[in-house]
Parts: sequence; C-alpha cells; structure tokens
Amino acid sequence: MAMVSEILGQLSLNIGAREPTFPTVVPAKDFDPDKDAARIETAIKTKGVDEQTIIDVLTKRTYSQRTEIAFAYEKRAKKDMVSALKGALSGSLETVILGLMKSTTQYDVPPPSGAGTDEETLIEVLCSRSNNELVEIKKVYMELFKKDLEKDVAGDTSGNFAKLLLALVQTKRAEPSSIVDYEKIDEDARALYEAGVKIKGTDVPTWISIMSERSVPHLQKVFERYKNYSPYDMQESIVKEVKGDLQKSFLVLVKCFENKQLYFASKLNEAMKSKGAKEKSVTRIIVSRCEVDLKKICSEYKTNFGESLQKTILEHTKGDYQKVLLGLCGPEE
Ligand SMILES: [Ca+2]
Repeated sequence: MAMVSEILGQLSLNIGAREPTFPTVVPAKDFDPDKDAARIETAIKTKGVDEQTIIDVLTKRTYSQRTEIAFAYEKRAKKDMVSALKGALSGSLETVILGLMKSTTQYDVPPPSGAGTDEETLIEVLCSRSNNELVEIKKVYMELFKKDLEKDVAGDTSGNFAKLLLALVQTKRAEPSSIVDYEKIDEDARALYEAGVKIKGTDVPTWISIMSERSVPHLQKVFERYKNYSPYDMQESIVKEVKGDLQKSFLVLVKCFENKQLYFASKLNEAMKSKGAKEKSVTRIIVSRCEVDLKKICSEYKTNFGESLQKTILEHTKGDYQKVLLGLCGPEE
C-alpha cells in the first residue's frame, strides 16, 4: 500500500534520461487536482461505485497528475486514494487502475526475490527495457525492498539464463554512437556466427556479452551483417541453438532491438486473440507503455495486423475492462 508521499518520492526518478516518447496518455490541460479528487471521492461513494467516472478521470491524466489527485484526495477525504480505490473496485478494472497509480518504473519493478518470480514477466521487463529504464528499475527495487536486484536475479534463476539476466541487469550496454564502426559490426556478426550456428553446441557467454554490451543501433547493423555469415537470421539461429527461458529471452531481446513497438504490438495481438485471452499480458503492456510508446505500438499494430488495436479490444474484451483499455489507448488514428 503505497502512500502518496512514497509515490511523490519516485517522481524525480522518472524525469530525464528518457528516449523520445510516443504516449497515448498526455498531461490533461486545465488540470485541477482538487476538482478531480472530488469527482473520484463522489464516484467511490456512489452506491455500486461509479466506475465510468473513475475511468474517465484516471485514464486521461498522466501518472504525475494522478499523483497530484491522490494528494488532493488524501487532504479532503483523510484517507489514502489507492486504498480507497482498492476497496471500491474489483477484478481486471482494479488491476489496471492500481497499475496506473504506480509510476512506469514502479510498475516494472519485479516482485522481491522469493515472492514467486513470474518468469514471463521478468523476461519481458529485463529484455525489453532500455538501459536507462533498467537503471531506474534497479534504483526503485533497492528502495522498495532494500535488496540488490542483481543478487536476487542471480539467486532466483540458474545457468545461462541467469547469466543473461544478470548481464542485462548490470546495464553495461554502450550508448549509441554517432560513428558507425563497420569493422566492429563485422567482427561481432562473425563472432555471433562462430559462437553458434558454425559450431557444435553454443558458446552462450559470447552471445550474452555481445547482446548485453553493444548499443541498439550497432546491434541492428550486426544482425544485418550476420546474414552474410549465417544461412539463418539471428532469430532463426536462436531458435536452433538454445532452448527454454534462454531462447525466450534472446528472442525478446532481438525482437526489441529490431523493432520494440512491433514486438509489443505482436504480444498484444497474440494475447488478445489467444483462447482465454491473456489479460495479464494485455494489462501489463498497455499500462506500462501508455506514457512511453503506446501510440507507436498502435500504429505498428494497425500496419501489421490489418485492424486497429482499439477494434481488437472492442471485439475481445468487455465491460469496464474494455472501457479502461480504450481510455488508455485513446482514439484510433
Ligand atoms: Ca551450434
């Protein structure tokens, strides 16, 4: 149960060191936190709860504005807004709204070690977030649990999978350089080939060091160059060479290096259309990306899957959950 003061403490961590963003949730104009807090208070007190108002207000404010609303709410209602929302809402809507009351970084922070690591989420977060985002995640993890994420990741997983996650958490990735180093690109492409497809077995540490230490633009060129050496592209090579969680992790990494928004669009499409829609996955992506790049994810979605994400949401979800997702995605473009 995060108190407002705690949430406010995280604010500064989210400013600066960010890549260009393509949010669907942007700061509301003529923002009045007191007015919003009053609306939320009335909505919570309404018999049967007025979910629509809660959705309308909270999906149209940024995290930092929601924090101000929570602060105003606490002043007028003399109680914590997150707890009040928790009491008033239930099911998938509650999950989304409580997710929105966390900063993007807080939301991404894995549960503390021993709390039953959900491997799929751990892989997605550690393999898809940028170096800067991972640096913030480590800081917040330390603040929340007074523990070192590096140590916990190493302790909770094992083998090469652990080595890969650990290498990512160590955030050793180079910053993109304005100079294209063709020699290094060729050297890395050949090394990836010689450590994998060319030999019996796989020299996983070599793959790990290249994929965790080089900049993203460099790796994009490496994977292009790689095709000059290998009969299989990088993704195909990963499938052939390694198995299980290690394979999943390398695939998420490479897909994100190639086109991160397409990766999330595909995940959404897959989750939404799977039998027994994987709500958890849908919620996670939409909540965590709405202030980052959901607009670009929506456009990749439409280009690649022939219909808008909003339309898929209309077809595959219902009720308040549908409303809150559509609120976060914004209108179709
Ligand atoms: Ca091999």
